[in-house]
Order: sequence, then C-alpha cells, then structure tokens
Amino acid sequence: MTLRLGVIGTGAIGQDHIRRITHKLSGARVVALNDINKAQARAFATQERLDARVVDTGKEVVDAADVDAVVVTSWGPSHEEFVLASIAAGKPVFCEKPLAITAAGALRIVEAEMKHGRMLVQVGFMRRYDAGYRALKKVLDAGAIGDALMVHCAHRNPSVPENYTGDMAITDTFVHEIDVLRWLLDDDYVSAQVIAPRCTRHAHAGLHDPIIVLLETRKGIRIDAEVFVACRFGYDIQCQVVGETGAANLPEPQSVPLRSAGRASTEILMDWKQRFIDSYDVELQEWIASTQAGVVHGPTAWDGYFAAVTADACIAARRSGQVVPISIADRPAFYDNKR
Ligand code: NAI
Ligand code: ISE
Repeated sequence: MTLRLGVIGTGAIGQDHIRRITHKLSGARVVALNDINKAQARAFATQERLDARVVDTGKEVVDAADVDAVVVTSWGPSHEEFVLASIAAGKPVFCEKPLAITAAGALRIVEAEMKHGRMLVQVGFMRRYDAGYRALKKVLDAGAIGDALMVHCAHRNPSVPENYTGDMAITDTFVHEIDVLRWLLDDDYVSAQVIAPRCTRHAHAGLHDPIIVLLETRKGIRIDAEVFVACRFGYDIQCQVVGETGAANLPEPQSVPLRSAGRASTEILMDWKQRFIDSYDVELQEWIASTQAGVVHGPTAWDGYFAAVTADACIAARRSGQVVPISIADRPAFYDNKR
C-alpha cells in the first residue's frame, strides 16, 4: 500500500524531504502540503510538478481524508500543535526536531500519545541513521575502547539565518548531540552546565556564540561540546569518545585528500544538507516501512521529551551559570524497548 502523506512546512528541509519521498524513496507519495507562506508552497509544488494540492492550514493537512500520515517540517515552535493534532486524528506523524521547544510541550505530546494508546510519533533525529555514528556505536558496543569515560564534541555551522535567535543554539542545534549521544552511550543525563567564551564578532545581535555545553551522564561519563554556529569555516561535526583503553572518533565525510599548490588538504563541507544526506534517506525510508507496518521503530516522543528536558536544563544553566540537575521520571512501560 502506498502511504499518502501530508507535509506541513515547505522550507529548506520540507522541500528536501518532499523531493526524496517523490524521487528517491519508495512506498509513499505526498498528496497535500501547506506552508504559512502559501505562495512559496505553491511555487515549489509547481516547480517540482508535484501531484499534490496546497491547502490553507496545517490542520487541514492533518484532517484531510486522503492523508494517511503527516510530516511536520515547519519551524520548531509550531511542532507541538501539529503533532498533537495528528495524535488527535489517530495519524502517524514524523516530526522534524525538536519535538517541542519546551519540556512542558513535549510532555503534553507524550501524555496525548499514551492516552491514545498506540505509538504514532517519530522525531527526526537522523544522526542515529548515519553510517558514521552507527560505525562508532558498533565499536563502542563491541568494547573496543573499554568503558566510555569522556566525550569531546563540536557542532559548527558556518552561519545561521537571521531568524535563528534566542536559545536555538540549544533547542535547534545542540539538540542533535543531546539525542545522538544518549543513543550512542546508552545512557541518560543527570546534569548540565553551559560556559560562554568570548563571543565572535560574526554572531548576530543578541546571540552569544560560541558556547560550550558540559553534560554528565548517569554512568558518570563527562561530555563537553562546543556549539559554534557562526564559525565561518564549515559545517563541521566532531565527536570523539575516550574510553579506558582507547579513543574512537566519528569518521569524517569522505573527501579526496588533495595535494596542490604547495598544500595538502581535504574539504570541509559547508552545508548541513550534504553532511547527513544519506541518513535522511535511510531515516525516512525506514519510517515509511514502519508506518506501513503500524509501528514506530525510530526515535520516539519519549526521546523527544528527554531531549527537551535536557535542553531546558541547558537553557537554565546558560542563564544562571550554575550546574543544573536533570531529573526525569523513569521511562513509562509504554515506551519500553525504545531509547
Ligand atoms: P525553514 O525556515 O527553511 O522552513 C520552515 C518552513 O516552515 C518555512 O517555509 C515557514 O514558512 C514554515 N512554517 C513555519 N511555521 C509554520 C506553520 N505554523 N504552518 C505552516 N508552515 C509554517 O526551516 P528549516 O531549516 O526547513 O527547518 C524546519 C524544521 O526542520 C526545524 O524544526 C529545524 O530544526 C528542522 N531541521 C532539521 C534538520 C535535521 O538535520 N534533522 C536540518 C534542518 C532543519
Ligand atoms: C538546523 O536546524 C539543523 O538541524 C542542522 O543540523 C544544525 O546544524 C543547525 O544548527 C540547525 O539550525
């Protein structure tokens, strides 16, 4: 059965997801779409010659009789509303990260899903589908460096748009590390601290960039992560896990080592779209298959909630300069066997 999808939000990643669903993946097609910028949604549908209608609101997408499942790719603050509407309609929903921009919002989704009685929500934490992170996890799980003790990370963007404001370094950017490290280490967090070094002159007004986030896990692993979103030099994702007997690094994306004009060099990608391009394909193809089977295999609403609780703690830590404890109830049995 071909899954008929409705997409809300036809900006950068919404367009990419629609193109991959339409041209690359199998088992689904987009039948309805919406964006608050309706002209842009229309122009995109025309340009791509989509066999899909543009409707007036996100809620119309969710409620459309011919939409079997929903893809939410609008701005973070709107996610909660559309995910809750999808649950109320009993429809599976793939929601780009973050699930919600506050822990309270994510909890409302968890509660609504549990009340509904069946898992419907998957969160777009695509790094779990990346071949590099999967290879790193395999090495850790095989015990090749003993128990993990420390993790050093960097999440660098060359620049961010003007509408990237406030706490988005945490809720929109660092949220990837929050999820993928929890999955990688098979652990949860107990505290957060945020340090603000000297601010780059390239940060927009009101944004303190870079920041360093320190997390501590239940097992006592210490994580330090640099989040630097106006670094200018590349889209650069680094992760090194130091264990009792070795250190394991996230593989760099493949590029040809070049020797030219008196230099030896390798390319650094500039665009997030390229860095994890294959993982989006795997993620959405697996989501289509599991949705057709009526189950959720990927990151759940609980994972989205855990990420939001951690993000809230990071935001509080950034404001207070203190170490902020992270406490969360045990995962409900409803979400068992899922991390
Ligand atoms: P964008 O700004 O390019 O596109 C967002 C679109 O949503 C815009 O066209 C906007 O008009 C529309 N929109 C906003 N509120 C809406 C509403 N209430 N109803 C309908 N449409 C609405 O942003 P981008 O980069 O595409 O990001 C969208 C979401 O995807 C964000 O949550 C972001 O964090 C996430 N994302 C995830 C990535 C990943 O690697 N998994 C990468 C990039 C973005
Ligand atoms: C964007 O939304 C993403 O998800 C990218 O992966 C991240 O690097 C960027 O900072 C976010 O704004």
